[in-house]
Amino acid sequence: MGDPKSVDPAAPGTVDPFLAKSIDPAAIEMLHHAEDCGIGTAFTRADDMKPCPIGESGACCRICSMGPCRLVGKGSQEKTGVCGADQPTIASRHFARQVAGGVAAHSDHGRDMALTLLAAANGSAPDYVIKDEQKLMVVAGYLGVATAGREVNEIAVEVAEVALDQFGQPHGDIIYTKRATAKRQALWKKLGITPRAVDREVTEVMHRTHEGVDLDAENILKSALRCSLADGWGGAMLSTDISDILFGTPSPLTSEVNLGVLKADQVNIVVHGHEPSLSAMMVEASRDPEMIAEAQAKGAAGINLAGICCTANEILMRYGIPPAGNFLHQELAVLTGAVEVMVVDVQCIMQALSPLAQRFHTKLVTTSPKARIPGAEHVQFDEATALDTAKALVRMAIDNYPNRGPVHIPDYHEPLVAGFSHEYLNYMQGGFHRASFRPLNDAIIAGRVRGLAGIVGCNNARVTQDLAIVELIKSFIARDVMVVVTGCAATAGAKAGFLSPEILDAAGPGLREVMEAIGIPPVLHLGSCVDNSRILTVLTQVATEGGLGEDIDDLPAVGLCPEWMCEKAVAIGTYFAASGAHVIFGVGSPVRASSEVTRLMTTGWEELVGGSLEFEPDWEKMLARSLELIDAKRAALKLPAYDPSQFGASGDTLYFEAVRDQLSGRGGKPADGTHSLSHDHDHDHDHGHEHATPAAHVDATEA
Ligand code: BF8
Repeated sequence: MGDPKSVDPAAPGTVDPFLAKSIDPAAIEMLHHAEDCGIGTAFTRADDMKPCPIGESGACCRICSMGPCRLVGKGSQEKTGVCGADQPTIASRHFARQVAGGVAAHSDHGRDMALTLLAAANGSAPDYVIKDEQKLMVVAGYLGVATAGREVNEIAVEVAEVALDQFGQPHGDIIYTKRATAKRQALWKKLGITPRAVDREVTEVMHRTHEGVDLDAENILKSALRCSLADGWGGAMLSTDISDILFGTPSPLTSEVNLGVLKADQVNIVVHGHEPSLSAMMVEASRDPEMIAEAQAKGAAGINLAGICCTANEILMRYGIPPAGNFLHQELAVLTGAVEVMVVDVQCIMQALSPLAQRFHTKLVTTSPKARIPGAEHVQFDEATALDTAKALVRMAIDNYPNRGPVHIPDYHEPLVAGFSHEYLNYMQGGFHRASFRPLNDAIIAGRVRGLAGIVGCNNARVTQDLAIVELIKSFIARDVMVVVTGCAATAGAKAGFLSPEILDAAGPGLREVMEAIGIPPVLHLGSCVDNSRILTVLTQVATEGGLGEDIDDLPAVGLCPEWMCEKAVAIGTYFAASGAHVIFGVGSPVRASSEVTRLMTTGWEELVGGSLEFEPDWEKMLARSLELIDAKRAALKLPAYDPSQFGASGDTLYFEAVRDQLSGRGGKPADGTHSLSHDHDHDHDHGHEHATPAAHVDATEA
């Protein structure tokens, strides 16, 4: 799988060109279908539209109208633009603006969540309730909101207002930076990069990178670090917390993933985008018995809701709604001809969906005042009438069901376990009374777990879809590195079977022992891209639990974004680096035109903040570099060198086989235990969105 030179079994002797496009057989099947229909997708448009080599490498300055200035050719490192801006200035300005763009997107999402919480709490959005009061109390504590003797909604109003202040406060620092280790807070203060307010940091980067302001690459990059922290420890972290308050803090549950979750005999609705406020209402509306009866009256067996991109992750983590795929699957979902309505909100929505939907009966519906697409219908979403709007959208899909033409649903759907929050990980390592990260820390110290890897981010049509993500997941767990995933990388891993309960068999001996003892799989789905903040929280707790240094930069941990595509990914990579993590991105470097900026972001940032941001397109080199970084941190902590021969299969194996079989709803396991994409011919299966009970894990710990 994933070998571009593979021979197409359907036509012996010929090479299937689409094998170079994706490792996902569902995608490959749909690319053939698209070709048969004469329709192009991002996969094929990437061949037709080569990236501009000057802009791609950070050598193009478009800041003013004396340019664009292009510093290329012989002696490019010494060239300057018309104003005299040199290569480091140009590359770092461009990079900082990417960070600001990503921070703005994530954090505006976070602001919307705070506004939804405010509306829910003050009664102006009656369809929303506070689902997780315990989390509200914890967040109130972080934000300095008094709770004693107060009504839940009164507390929630103040929490929302303090959260909103974090975006535009004129004075002070972002409160959540206090959740970092004491050492990290002190370092940020010393360097002058503690973020003050989200909007201020974004604005300041835009100002500094305007023509003729900050012309020192090192200083520009410092402002990028500060701006990114306003996302990681500000907008994104608030977004995660407020989503948990409103929709519930995730706990493990099972579901399925890939285009095969669409159902030939049901009304299919796909929600695509990022914010859970509408998609959560769509879950409710699609489960309404009246709506289901209306669908049945039109001849459908029921209503099937599925997701694409991060809104899929939001409703997977909390309701078990199956993701139909990641970023590059959005067009493929429409190409099935089985989607009655695709409802989109903000971010990662391709304009190509609009002309594509018009080739089918699919209605593309925009819902955010911030995001319209020519050719799409617009149904404005308003929190005040949230459920009514969701029902209207479901009804639009039901009414469209009889207009459906031929359907081509690739029959691939893989079981998965998702729903791992920081809170749940804490709980499962000690129960309500002894919640801690001690077992994980001890396992890392002993060497059973070699280290931690966070694999996050997008698909990118310039590289083989999912290949680097899946190969890295597979390689890490085989080498006893525990993996956490978010965003489209999580969906990639899930499609390849790495979030299925059976995958314990693919883990190395030490990791397997620990995962069996704690009762968690070796690959943990932590949620959407804003939920990368959960990884910051986990790393901070691991750092403060004891035995592994004092801060994130002491930990044997790496962050990877193998298929990064958008500015949000750049912001995430930067805030992890600013928080002390070594981060490696795939695809290619947006600053490679400047050797000085490349140096500043690697060895320069390592000296400054303990973390770094590297770019390496080859996944095998990403793996080798990650293991080198992890082992170097182990050595610096004076931990025993990683030695897999020390650990063997634990005595729990038979018991856990039974647990896994129960979770997967299957009687057996695949022969090799690795990414066996299921390919049966039963479209009428139930997705089985059951919560994996904490009790199973508690029992497991005691077994
Ligand atoms: O916010 S991983 S392609 S969907 S940007 Fe977009 Fe990238 Fe997917 Fe989630 Ni994150």
